Amino acid sequence: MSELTQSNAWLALRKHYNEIKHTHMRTMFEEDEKRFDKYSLEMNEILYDYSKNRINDETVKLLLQLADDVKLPLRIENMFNGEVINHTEHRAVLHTALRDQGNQPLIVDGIDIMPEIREELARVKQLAEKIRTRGWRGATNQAITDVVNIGIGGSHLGPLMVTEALRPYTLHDLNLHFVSNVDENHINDALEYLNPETTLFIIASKTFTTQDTMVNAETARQWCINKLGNDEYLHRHFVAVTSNVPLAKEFGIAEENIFKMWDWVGGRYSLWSAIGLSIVIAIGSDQFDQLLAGAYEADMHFRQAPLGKNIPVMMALLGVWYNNFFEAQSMAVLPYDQHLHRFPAYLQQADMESNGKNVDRQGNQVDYTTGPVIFGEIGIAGQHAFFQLLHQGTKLVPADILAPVYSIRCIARHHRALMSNVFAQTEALMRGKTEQEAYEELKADGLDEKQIKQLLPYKIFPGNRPTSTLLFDTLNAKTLGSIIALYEHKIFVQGVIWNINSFDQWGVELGKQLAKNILPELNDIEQIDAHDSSTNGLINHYKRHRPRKTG
Ligand code: G6Q
Repeated sequence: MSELTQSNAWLALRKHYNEIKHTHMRTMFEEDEKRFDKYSLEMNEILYDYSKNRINDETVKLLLQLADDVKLPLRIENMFNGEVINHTEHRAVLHTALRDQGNQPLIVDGIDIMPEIREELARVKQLAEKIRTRGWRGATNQAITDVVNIGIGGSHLGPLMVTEALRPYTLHDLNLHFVSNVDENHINDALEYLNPETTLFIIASKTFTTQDTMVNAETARQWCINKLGNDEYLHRHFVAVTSNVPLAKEFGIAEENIFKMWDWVGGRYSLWSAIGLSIVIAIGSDQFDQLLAGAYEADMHFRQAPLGKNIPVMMALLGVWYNNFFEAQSMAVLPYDQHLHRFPAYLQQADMESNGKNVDRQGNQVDYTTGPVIFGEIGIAGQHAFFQLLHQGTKLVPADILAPVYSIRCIARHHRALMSNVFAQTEALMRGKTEQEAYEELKADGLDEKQIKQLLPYKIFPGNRPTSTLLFDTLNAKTLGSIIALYEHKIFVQGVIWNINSFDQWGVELGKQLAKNILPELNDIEQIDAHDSSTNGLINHYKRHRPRKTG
């Protein structure tokens, strides 16, 4: 039995769960008029309402006790201070340093890393502004009109999500493209309409060895050489972001066009680093500073607010409550702002890659469940698709709803319609519809008793489905920075409670290793028998049926 599941707080939570598990949130709201005031928090321009959750004062008290038992405040400080908390990779975890607006030194391995961070950020901004002001010229002295970020996972999802989210703040005559999939269709779809003379490629790869990225980078390079006639001016069309400078140089990228990453920044936490180059190109230095400032504010809130008033802490504790006591297997992320349409995909990586672990920090198999399956979609789109399961399915799916109080374009008719859905959904998921209410509704619709009897069971909604709502003033760089950082910290807190390392990703490494082993087997037409019968069968079928062409 693990220390966690034997801890006093955990045992008390289990007992409390048995007492509360059938209590309906309708009753909780009826019995406590102050529920919203008690269970909502504000941080700058963000309101976090967690009152529509299956909790009462006792739940909150015990969850906070759990956070205290695992010494959460100390663990938070350890992260911010650069302790080697990623113990399986022997690394500090310092994405927070990248947005640190203070003036204190931060020592890692005896060196203050802050000057280097600022220097690299200045280089990134300098390049970005040169491109934005048409000062960067390609092989034929033309200005850059298109930038292609080639990267995958952490070197892709963050920049893509942020540039989509901040679309209204981007330059309209500079097009940004993202290529991640090694499937040639991805890069070909991008290259098809591009002119190499006005295109700049960013090869974004911390390791500079990731197969998908390197294959795409090579294709981009060949495309440029073919179109430009030689490789003389390639340095004007390729820049890199990596911690592997020698490999980037070997690829042919000029040293002054290589932007540095450090091993203490995990891929999925790296959009604040030079990996965010595409973001700076899209929104400009001032807006990028706002993004960093928003994250920094969330960092300060996380570091300073008492646990019970701490948004990421409460988000995390609620997740633990559903995951480990209600045994919820998943969690939905439902942004209602169209520009956040890549946020669920981004969060899926951030959360599942961080907390999808089954071994604790001491190397033991855990005897409790860890990270949930994260899925999501733009809320409105989800309503017309999978919300059915949220309302009437057999599974409990806690959901986070994110929505702006006003939209930058502010067409009131649209925005009111949007928000009416936000409020209606959270209310309906909480309240449900009783048999009596359903009966009265059908009766009012003019159905006779026989028809009502037939239809009634299908018209009942159990409700008691938890949602937490993040209502932010508007989606701008600062708010977005804060939201992302809040979720990063939520993930961290859950990792601390589950006693796992949220900052390694051996499952991702496995994929990289396996593909490397099989790749040589695909070079010829020889049938193979080195694997299990299924893998052999699939590979041999592929070899027999693929068109006989090389390349
Ligand atoms: C993120 C993961 C992973 C990584 C990609 C790309 O935390 O480590 O998603 O970002 O595999 O790796 P490179 O940046 O090294 O190409």
